[in-house]
Amino acid sequence: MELEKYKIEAHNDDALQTHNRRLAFVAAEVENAEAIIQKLVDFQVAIPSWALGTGGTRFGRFSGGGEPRNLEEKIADIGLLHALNKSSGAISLHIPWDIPENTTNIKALAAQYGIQFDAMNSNTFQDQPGQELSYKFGSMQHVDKAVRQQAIDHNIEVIKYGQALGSNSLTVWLSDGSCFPGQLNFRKAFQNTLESLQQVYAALPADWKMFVEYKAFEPNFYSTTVGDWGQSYLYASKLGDQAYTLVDLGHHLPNANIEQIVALLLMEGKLGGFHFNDSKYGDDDLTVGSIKPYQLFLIFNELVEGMDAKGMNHATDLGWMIDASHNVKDPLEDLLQSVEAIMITYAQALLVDRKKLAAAQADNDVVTAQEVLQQAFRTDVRALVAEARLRSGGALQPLALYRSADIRAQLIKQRGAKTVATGL
Ligand code: AOS
Ligand code: ZN
Ligand code: ZN
Ligand code: ZN
Repeated sequence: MELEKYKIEAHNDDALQTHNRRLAFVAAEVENAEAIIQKLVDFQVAIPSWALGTGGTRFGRFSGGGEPRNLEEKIADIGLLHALNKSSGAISLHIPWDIPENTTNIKALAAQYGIQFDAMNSNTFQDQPGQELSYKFGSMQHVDKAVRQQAIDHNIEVIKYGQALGSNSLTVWLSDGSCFPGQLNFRKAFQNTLESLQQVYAALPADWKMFVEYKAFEPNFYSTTVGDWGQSYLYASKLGDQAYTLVDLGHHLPNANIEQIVALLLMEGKLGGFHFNDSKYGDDDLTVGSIKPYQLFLIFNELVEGMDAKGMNHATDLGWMIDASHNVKDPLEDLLQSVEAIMITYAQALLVDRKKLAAAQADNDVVTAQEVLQQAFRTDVRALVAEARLRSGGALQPLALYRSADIRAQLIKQRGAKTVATGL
């Protein structure tokens, strides 16, 4: 379904007076309001195709209805999000969950919604129907060369789909590892994985990037062969200039200092992309900013500082994506909340008084340093984010409009109450 333009305009007319009052207040409070709004206009966050269904756990799925039944409907869902917030202009596909039957048609459809193709994701963590060899004991690390070759071939096939669609990056997340001590020879598993990744890397087009995602545990519970940023960094360094580390916020052991990891990877020119989510205990999958918003702010603070130091373009030089999927919310509402949290936090990081912070650091003035950060974090920037949306033709309050326009009810009417989107 499409969200008609007049509905957005009517919604904005109703909300405009309140918005203008809030905007005037924050614009008077902060120095660089105009510059921040422009940066927010430019910033886009990719939506993963597998977040559009109610998913999240391997124990059970409880579909809310109206879920996209195919790739076309997934693109339509992201088109809706993008019409509402103008910051979700990209989709990240997962092969084989999203095999495009006709890449030309899919590309044209996405273009109609103003949506680009972000990183392509391969899948060697599930066995697919008709697949010759099993990934039960790993894919790229496998002791059997034939299994490794199958995983390599699959990744190269994913690159080909991506090329046809106009993507320019491949994310490799491997669930490879072991569940019990003694199961694996760590060195051999690393070497096999490296050699497999090298084969894929060799097939990478010259203008593509390869992201090596790491994860501390799950589905393997004793060791993971790309288990932390050190291991990912080793692979990425050995592979070459087109390979980067991808940080998924939910893939660390509890209390890891993710902002420091991000700062150092950026410094080394090896930070490639992000999977945003939030978590309380283990893996990802909760709405961005729902549990640890201050941690997210500290991460964005390092991103802005580090990217500026290198003269990088915030909007284009890293891959920004949401990777979350759980059981209880309407996925589209959840994604609107996640994108909003990302935009708010990005705006707050842009507020940080860098000169004052550097002076405080040089003086060992710990109190002032903390004050500078928290001054930014405690500023209500929501009107700046809303203004960026307004200027781009989006809705002042996307979530409110999504509800008042009864979008889920219409999707259920159109697609049925029992649809289940492919994904986890
Ligand atoms: C898995 O935990 C990772 O976050 C990957 O990014 C994965 O490809 C994605 O979540 C879909 O399962
Ligand atoms: Zn991820
Ligand atoms: Zn994950
Ligand atoms: Zn996950």
